Formats: sequence, structure tokens, C-alpha cells
Amino acid sequence: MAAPRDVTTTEGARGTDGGAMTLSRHILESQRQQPRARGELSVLLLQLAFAGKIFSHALRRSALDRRLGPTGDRNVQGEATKKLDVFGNDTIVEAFARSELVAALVSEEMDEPRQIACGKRASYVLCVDPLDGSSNSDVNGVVATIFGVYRPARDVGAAATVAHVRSGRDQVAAGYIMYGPSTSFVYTTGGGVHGFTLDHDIGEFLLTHPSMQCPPHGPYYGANLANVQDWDEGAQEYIRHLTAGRDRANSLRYSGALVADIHRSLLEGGIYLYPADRRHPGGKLRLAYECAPLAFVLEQAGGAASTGTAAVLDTPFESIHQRVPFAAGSRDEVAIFERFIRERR
Ligand code: AHM
Ligand code: MG
Repeated sequence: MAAPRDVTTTEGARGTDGGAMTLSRHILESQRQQPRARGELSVLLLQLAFAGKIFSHALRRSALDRRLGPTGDRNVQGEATKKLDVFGNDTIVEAFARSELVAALVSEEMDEPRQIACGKRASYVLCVDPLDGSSNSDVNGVVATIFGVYRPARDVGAAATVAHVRSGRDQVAAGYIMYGPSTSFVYTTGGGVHGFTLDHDIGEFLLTHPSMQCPPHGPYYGANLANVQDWDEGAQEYIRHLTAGRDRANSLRYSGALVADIHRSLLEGGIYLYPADRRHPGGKLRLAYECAPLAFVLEQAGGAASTGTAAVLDTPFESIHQRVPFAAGSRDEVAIFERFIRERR
């Protein structure tokens, strides 16, 4: 079992001049290290952080402002929509509605991609799950926003389209904003993973978890075990492996919000699973805006994310709401899960 690490070092929260390392400063300093960067990604990340602050504020007041409960509608996935799903989606749409950089916005809550810009600067496709962990929203549980920023190869001078996106490897940035006892902003642009905490008093995200590293193995596993009899034999066998023996060191943690479980794995090691089952023969979780962004974060932190048979980031995109089986977290734990799947195929 990995020894607990002190990740909340105050040194990490400071720049070289001793000043506080805000998210804006961190993003701009990272941009300066890339001589060819034009600042576009910085604009997008800061806009996501802005949307996160608005949503964080609204979530804290959601019971007081009567924003809890279902809307009575269903989304394209057939899931009952919550008022907070709609608010989260509207917040993101509004934050990017006038962006010249985003060609299309894909969201769990929208049937079709929203076309935003069509000029030659429109190089990005933004994929979001505005409210991960919807079932937690009415019970004051942890929820999150997941984002993947894709810059697909495209014709010179033309705007990007969703059809240009080939896989999660087309992401140039990804991360999540997690609304728990505190609000975290965790992101990568391919140069490691950095975690920030919102200081509500000053309205700034401050660096609290610099250069996050996912322990290669760890004690926690999270899955909806009510579905276990509907899983493939390999996945069932893996759970038996985790729960067998007298000296087992594993602990079950399943929060109802994928991001919260992945965040735990990132800090303390472990694995999150949502394999295919009878109700979800292709898996439940969506590739573009749930699995691929979290896979990019995990790989950048030394962790892994797999469909059971291939890396999530290598899975070709077929449609915007495409689902995949998902196993993600510590590198060694994911490798063991893949071995069980391979041996039982
Ligand atoms: P959501 O985006 O509608 O909340 O769906 C994704 C969530 C994950 O965060 C969570 O781990 C899983 O669905 C829970 O599903 P289940 O209730 O089937 O266990
Ligand atoms: Mg979701």
C-alpha cells in the first residue's frame, strides 16, 4: 500500500517570487514555456474556471434557491434530467456562446453538438459533462463538471468539426471541477496534472496539489456491485480476487460521482470500474466527455484508463454520446483488471 503523501504543500501554492500561484498565473506561466503557444488554450481554460465558479456558487445555494429536483424531462440518453443538470449545461453554453475559438460544444445534456464559431480560429471542440454524479445533486453529495478540449487535425483555414475528432488523443487539455466540501479544479495540458482549490473569499483557484502523481497501486476500488452478476466473467472474477482471502487490504468506495472516485484514486491509489452489463452492453459511461478526459488526466499523472481491452485514449470515436466500458485509476490495478478480462475472453 502506498504511503500517504503530503500533497497540500504550501510551497506548491507559491510562485518563484513567493506570490500565490493562482490558476490564471499557472496557466499563463505554462503558456509562456511553449514558445509557439498563442494563448488560445489559456483563454478556454480560464473560461472553464469562470463557469466552475458560477456553478460552485449556485450549487452551494441550490436548496435555498429551489434549484433541486427533477425537471420532468429526459435527456437524449433517456435519463431523467435534474434542474441542476440544466443549470450546469446553461452555464457552460453561456460561458462559450461568444467564443471564436470553439467550433462545437458537445454536452451530455444536448442531443446534438452546439455549433459556436465557424471562422478559421475555431480550432477546438469542447466536450463536457456539466454535472457528473446527477444522483448526488439532491442529497448534497459530491458532483463535478468534466471537460475535454479537443483540437483535431482539419483542413487549413477551416473550422474544426466533431467529425474531425478521431480519439481522446486529440485532446489538448482536459480536467474536472469537483464540487465537494471545497471546489477543486484539476487540469492537464499534457505537461502533468495540477490541482487547485477555490478560495471562496477571494474568488480565486489557488494551487494546492502541484504535479499530481497517481500511486501505481492502492487499496480502494469503486463499482456498482449491484450489477456484478450482469458483468462479464472476467470482471466478476476480478471482484472475487479483490474480496477473497483473509488478509485483504482493499476497501470499497463508491460515491455515485465518477470524478470523486477517480480523484480519490489519483491521490491515494485504487481503481474505479463501470464494466459493460446487461442494461449497458457497451458500458454506461460516455467516451467523449466522461472517459477520455479522465483518461488524459490519469495518464498524465502516471495512472491508466482502459476499456478492459484497450487504452481509453486509443478508442476511435464513432458518435458523440458513444459509451465504453471503463476501468481507471492506478496503473498496476488497471493492468491486473485487464489481465482478468483477457484471460476470460
Ligand atoms: P451522470 O453523468 O448522469 O451522473 O452519470 C455518470 C455517473 C457516474 O458519475 C457514476 O459513477 C455512475 O454514473 C453511477 O451510476 P450507477 O447509479 O449506475 O451506479
Ligand atoms: Mg455524466
